[in-house]
Amino acid sequence: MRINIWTIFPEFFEATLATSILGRAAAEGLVEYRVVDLRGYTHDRHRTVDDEPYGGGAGMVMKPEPFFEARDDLGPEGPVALLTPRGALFDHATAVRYSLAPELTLLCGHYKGVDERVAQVVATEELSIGNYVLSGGEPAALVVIDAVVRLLPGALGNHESAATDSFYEDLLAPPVYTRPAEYRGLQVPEVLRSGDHARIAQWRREQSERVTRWRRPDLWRAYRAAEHEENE
Ligand code: 6GU
Repeated sequence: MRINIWTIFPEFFEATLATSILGRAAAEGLVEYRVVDLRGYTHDRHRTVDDEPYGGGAGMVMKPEPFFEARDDLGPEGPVALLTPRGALFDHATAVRYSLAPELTLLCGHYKGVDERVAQVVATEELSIGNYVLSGGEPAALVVIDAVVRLLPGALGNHESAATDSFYEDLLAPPVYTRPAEYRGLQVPEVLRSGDHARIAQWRREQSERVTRWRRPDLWRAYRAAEHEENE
């Protein structure tokens, strides 16, 4: 898969895309990252990417031309997501959809926002990673990339599996433990050390349901509703 990132801060991505799972996936050819400097699509001496908002108000707005020219030049295929706090909430289902696409393009906004014509014409969708405001789309782009790349077949090692993640089956993940069996008086639950795989699976399912019910009633309701439909 190819992931294109269009940004005015290409250096933001260097270390992260070369590190850990994201770096290994690229080194193994599972993914190719193409970081594009939007200032490369400006034509004035100051390489201007922003301007004052029509209608007045505080803050600057990102100009449409660099995004449109990047699109004309690079012709991205597949989803083109503009990262903005106005976007739809990014979730596991969206990560799965992107991981199945041959190409994904992420547009990083800045300042007070991006000229709306970019959202209308260049982007196919708008994404937010949560109900708070970041100073730019770059950290959000890295969040999306991490969530997508770890789903690519072969990206996770043997000892890691996307199938046991939180949200994999619309529930939060159960607690996990490693050695020692007792630490500072704190015990690892006996069932996990029993070797009884059926009991362990049942315990994990119960723990997943319990933590989801308490911590994320929104997810719990959706899970229960889906269960209900299945049984109809
Ligand atoms: Cl995608 N961008 C910005 N600037 N702020 C955000 C966001 C994105 N998601 C949550 N807050």
